[in-house]
Amino acid sequence: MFSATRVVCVASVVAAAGSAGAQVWPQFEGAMKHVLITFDGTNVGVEIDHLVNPEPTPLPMVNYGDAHTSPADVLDGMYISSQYGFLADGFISLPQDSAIWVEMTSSTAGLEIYEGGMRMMRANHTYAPLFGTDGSDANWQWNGNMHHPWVAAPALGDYEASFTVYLGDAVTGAPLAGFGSDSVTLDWTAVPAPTSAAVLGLGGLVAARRRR
Ligand SMILES: [Cu+2]
Repeated sequence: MFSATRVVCVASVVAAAGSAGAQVWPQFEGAMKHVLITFDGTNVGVEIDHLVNPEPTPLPMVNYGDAHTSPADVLDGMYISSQYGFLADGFISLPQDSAIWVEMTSSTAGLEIYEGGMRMMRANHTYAPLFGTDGSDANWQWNGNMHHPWVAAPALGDYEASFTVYLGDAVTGAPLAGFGSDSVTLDWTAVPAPTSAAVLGLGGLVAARRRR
């Protein structure tokens, strides 16, 4: 009788630990590819880094088949990437009551973008829709920190999105006269998930490490 109760207790503890540890956050791989933003007091500039990370674009998007923990479940069933990240290139000093805004001007049909942040902080991202996704505003206020948005596509193929980066009112986002803006196009290719052969190779690697 006692031992039977104990078995039930152990089983329920394991189940509770299992559900607590079952959080699934979107996977990311590939080195960060920064979209560098500058402001010289008059002109906003933006360009993709090819020096620190020479990886050619388009960047890959992969559907890992994960059922993500909410609110990241907006990415379920999608080919995703968080490699591109907005980053300040040097010190930026903004005029009072202004902010740097990023506005999507065009994109491939089906492309979705969600709020991210630093990639390692993925459990704390809001995954709120951005850049017109799900009826959100086309423009987004960049707070000056590194920000890797989650980009998602519904099917295999090529995707791109173009953005204008400009100085605008910190509240309304209205462009401020007398300051120059810049634009950039980011591109991706949604590719098949890693093959089972690659997964088997990884398993072999783990086995080899355990043997040491
Ligand atoms: Cu980064």
